[in-house]
Amino acid sequence: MAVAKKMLSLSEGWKYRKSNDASMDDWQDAQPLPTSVYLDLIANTTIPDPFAAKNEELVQWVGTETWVYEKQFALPLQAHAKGSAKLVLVFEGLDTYTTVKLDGKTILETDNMFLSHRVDITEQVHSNRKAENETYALQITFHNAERKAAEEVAKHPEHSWFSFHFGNKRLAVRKAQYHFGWDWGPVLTDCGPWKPIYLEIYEARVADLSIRTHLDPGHQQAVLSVSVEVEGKAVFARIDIEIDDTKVESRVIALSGQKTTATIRIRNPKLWWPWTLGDQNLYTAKVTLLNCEDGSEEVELDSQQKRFGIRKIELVQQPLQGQQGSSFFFRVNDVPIFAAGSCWVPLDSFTSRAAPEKYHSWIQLAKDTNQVMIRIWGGGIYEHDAFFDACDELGVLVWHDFMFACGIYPAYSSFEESVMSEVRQNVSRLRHHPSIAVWCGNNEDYAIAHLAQIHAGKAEYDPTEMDPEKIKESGFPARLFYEIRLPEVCKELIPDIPYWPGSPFGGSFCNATTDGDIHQWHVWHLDKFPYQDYPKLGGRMVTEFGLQSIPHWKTVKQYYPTDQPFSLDDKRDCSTDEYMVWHNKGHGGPENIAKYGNDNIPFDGQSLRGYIYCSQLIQAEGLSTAFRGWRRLWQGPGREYCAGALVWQLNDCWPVSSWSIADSDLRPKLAYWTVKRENEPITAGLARVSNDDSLKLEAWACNMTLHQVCVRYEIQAWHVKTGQKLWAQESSLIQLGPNRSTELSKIELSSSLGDEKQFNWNELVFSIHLRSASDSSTAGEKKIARYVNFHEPLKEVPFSTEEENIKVQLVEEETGPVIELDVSVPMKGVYLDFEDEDRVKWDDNGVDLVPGETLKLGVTGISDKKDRKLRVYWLGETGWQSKVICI
Ligand code: BMA
Repeated sequence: MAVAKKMLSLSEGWKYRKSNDASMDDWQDAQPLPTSVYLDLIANTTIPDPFAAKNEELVQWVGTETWVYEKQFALPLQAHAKGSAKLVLVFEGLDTYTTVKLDGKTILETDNMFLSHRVDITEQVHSNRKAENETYALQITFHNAERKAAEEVAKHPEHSWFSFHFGNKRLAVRKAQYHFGWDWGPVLTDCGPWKPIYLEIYEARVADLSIRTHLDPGHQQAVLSVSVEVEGKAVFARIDIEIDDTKVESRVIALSGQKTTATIRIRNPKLWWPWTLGDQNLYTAKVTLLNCEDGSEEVELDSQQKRFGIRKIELVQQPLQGQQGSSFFFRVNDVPIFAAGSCWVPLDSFTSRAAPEKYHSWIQLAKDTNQVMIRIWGGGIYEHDAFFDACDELGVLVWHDFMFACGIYPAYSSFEESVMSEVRQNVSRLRHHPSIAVWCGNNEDYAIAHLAQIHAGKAEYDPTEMDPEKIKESGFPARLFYEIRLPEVCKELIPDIPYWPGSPFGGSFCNATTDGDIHQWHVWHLDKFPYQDYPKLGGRMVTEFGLQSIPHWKTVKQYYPTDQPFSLDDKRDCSTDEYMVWHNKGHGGPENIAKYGNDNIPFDGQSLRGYIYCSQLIQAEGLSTAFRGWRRLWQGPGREYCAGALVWQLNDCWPVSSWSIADSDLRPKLAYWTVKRENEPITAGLARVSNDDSLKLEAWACNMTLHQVCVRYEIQAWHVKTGQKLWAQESSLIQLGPNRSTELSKIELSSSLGDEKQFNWNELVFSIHLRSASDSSTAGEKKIARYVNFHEPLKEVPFSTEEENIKVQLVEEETGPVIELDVSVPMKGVYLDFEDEDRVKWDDNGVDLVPGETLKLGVTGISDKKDRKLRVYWLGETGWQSKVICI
């Protein structure tokens, strides 16, 4: 009788050693899989924590060795019996160059971390039958990736290797590129079984289950094409579709050939939406292989299930009114969206240390800051399923780069073959996730080709050449992948999901602002333009832009060596402190932090407390300036001049000063709050347009909801030093159109404020408050958006320095504790930190204030103890200021 598939986990009981330590005594216990050599060495205290102090330097030797993992395992009795059952070893992921042996016989050799492997060992087991209690030895040798990579480069002198980050040899290895170091990550060329290993015993199995969904134009019906690929002998398959534990369809189909497709209609489908637009309805498709030949009993041979969503996703490129080029926006279920979000780097330097909860927390953090799209950057990994599960559940869209970053990759045959297997496997693995909005060829390889041409006379190519052989012979052979092979695979496997050749790409030059997406690095890198220029440096969609800052002090303290004095307030030059510098991998990172700091505020790099606050304030200001300016360019149908902005970067893979908006311990930086505020569904903005002796104030609002919103707004002018209200203007009722920005007014301030000689522009602070309103009465009007505008650069603002200008109180409201802030003069960057507590969550922070309103910041997770130490920071005239309040 047929038997059901069995799985034997091979996660436990591994040992490992350096390959040249021949004595058995040197075997060490490995942790249960998935693991890696660095993680095992840390667990066995053979090496110190590579993230602390400058230990990264001390543990480099690990990456220059060859490592061996071994495990003995016994087979269940049934596996020995000759029959029709197959025995297959499954390696979901081996990092990277390996030789795998079973009882001394080589069964697999690998050279691509992104591939999974299935090895049929039936014959070997049957031809060397063992007694029931005898074991098999599974041994994996992890060859040194650095050396292998160098050999690979040497083998291919015909390719013109070129890269901007961390050497050329990484380009030859299909291994997470950030393992070789990046400008936010350490060099830790890890190796090991980074995904599970197990044995499958089966007569038939579901080799693949894919679900294509097609939504009709009126959203009344969805047609599902459910395809089942089977390996082995099975006669029927039962397909069950469910949502919220309710069966939608159950059907038995006869299997024919290798792949069988069933068409299933769902009336009134529940759609999957990004969280900004609706619910995240998720269906489950389960397929069960049945064998009921010859009147024998029905046996369930194998089953597989996948969770999917019904949604339509398009990338719309069409002419724009009054501007050159074309739009570049995503439309989900026929609704255009402004894609606000950020870019994702792997969440740990050790790729296998990836708990699903950690993924969930990061995606939740993105959602908490009103982000709706995360871009998986091409120098990391095809992410773990947990990443996409979180995005599906929380309604966050994913832009997924293929794994190429910042280099001129080769395309010779063996490389091409490896890449294509990797691409097919990973696209197939992930294709049911409704959160995936686009697959993209690479990160910045077109930009690198451009730079290689200018600086090195390399990477010459004809962008119109589409003959594969000629592309391979050109200076930019990987165009073969980005423009031919990857779109082919995507068309075959995921025809309903957009494909885009690169990030950035589009237009006459890959970073053209009129078409496609751009990376805006004229601020911070390249020309080091002021961040105040962001609004005019937008593109159709900005998929990278950002500024660095230092992590929260508690995170710095964790990596600071314990034998060194750690003080937040002692005087020392933080820009040259060896540990702070070690934990900033950016080229000229500390200098750039100081530059942007000094250009804008009385920057303090001489105390850690000041360094952290100042760098975070500048990053927060920069990012808010960009979002405010670019959302303003989302102006409704035919006028989607900018359709999204993704911050470089959301997260970190270790404790480091980087462009992230929260540090590796998920502690928010000040930018977290500005990203959150600027991407609220309804926001208001003000911009000063000045020439020598006149000042104009432009006001606008963004309404990203799908309804028209009726508002009234008030603009006020304040004197920064005295707190005196100088002028105010209240509007009549205004309708804000749905899903767009609306210009509110342009005010000639010279005339509004009277005698312009009376004030210097830098003394003026403007605020705008939007209130929801209705025609009938002003009663019950609710504040729905606010923004405070200061003169820039902020270092020219004569802030008041009196500590008494701010009143801080803890109040218990029905909804929980709230910190109330009242000021008597306008204040900038008011940031609150409970110094002795670690689980505090704020609903807003790092705020700008004007007199006459009480700002309430919700706070959860504070302990019951009395006299909690709350430190309040703000920006003063001559520097940052702070005071501690016991509350
Ligand atoms: C872009 C990214 C990353 C890099 C970042 C900051 O080039 O694609 O490669 O980390 O800028 O420099």
